[in-house]
Amino acid sequence: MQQIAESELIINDRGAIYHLDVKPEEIAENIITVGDPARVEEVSKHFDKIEFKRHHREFVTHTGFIGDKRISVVSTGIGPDNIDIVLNELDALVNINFESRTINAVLKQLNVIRIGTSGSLQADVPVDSFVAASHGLGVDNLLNFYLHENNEEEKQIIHYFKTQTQLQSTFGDPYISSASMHLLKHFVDGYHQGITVTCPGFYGPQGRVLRLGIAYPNLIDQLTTFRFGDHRITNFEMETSAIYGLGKALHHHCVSLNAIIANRIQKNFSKDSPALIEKLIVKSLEIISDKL
Ligand code: R1P
Repeated sequence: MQQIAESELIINDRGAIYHLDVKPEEIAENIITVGDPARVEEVSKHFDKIEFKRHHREFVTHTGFIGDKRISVVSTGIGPDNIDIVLNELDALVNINFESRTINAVLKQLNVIRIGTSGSLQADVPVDSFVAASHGLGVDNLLNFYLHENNEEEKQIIHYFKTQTQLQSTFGDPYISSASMHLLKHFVDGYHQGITVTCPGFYGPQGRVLRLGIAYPNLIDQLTTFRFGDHRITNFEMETSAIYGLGKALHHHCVSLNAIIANRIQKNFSKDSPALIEKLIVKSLEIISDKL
């Protein structure tokens, strides 16, 4: 069996993976990802028991229990490049033997649930609502570095997206992956559903103008008006496409839950985003602890 070299799978002195600084036995198979490291505690304060805490760079990990359900919450920091690190390291923790540096014969499937903030691209998806992403559509380029496959519907959506928005020549090839139905089916009541677009930045890549002019001033309009059958783009943020794309390629179950704190069409911002995020955490933890 092929050994993975020390330079490729980096394990530190305590036997933990390089960036997350977590050992295989310290991670659960139900994983909540959050962008903000401070949000990890906002999630784990609802655990009945916390068995493990670690903080390395922007990656904070708490593992604990709600009842007998073991859950880890991990901060990713902002952006798809961090998701590349977090998803690959989470997968390595459960599917690679750190002693032999070989891939396990029996692979585990993680449940990965993102709880994050997002901007709405539809007037009828208002601030203070929630979106469960049916798809992650990336204009961030990460998945173009991996071999990956699409089903027919995904191929069609991305084909029409490129045709309608003409974004392929400007951003590298946009890509798409669906949510895991195994998870998405539980996040229906009280959640809008739609395509979440993932951008490689917060300002220009999301059409915001402060001092710099932007190269694609029609971006928001192109995303808002995109349609494929019943599918439309509801919101954008900076992680979902990378989580869905890598998660699907690695055969994990992923869903992205978005607290809408800004509406870019109505041009307003939540009056109490911490309360909204707390509501999404509580609502999502109920489902995670009851149904998964
Ligand atoms: C930008 O402010 C950050 O907020 C959103 C974006 O995806 C990006 O990470 O998510 P989080 O609230 O989870 O960080």
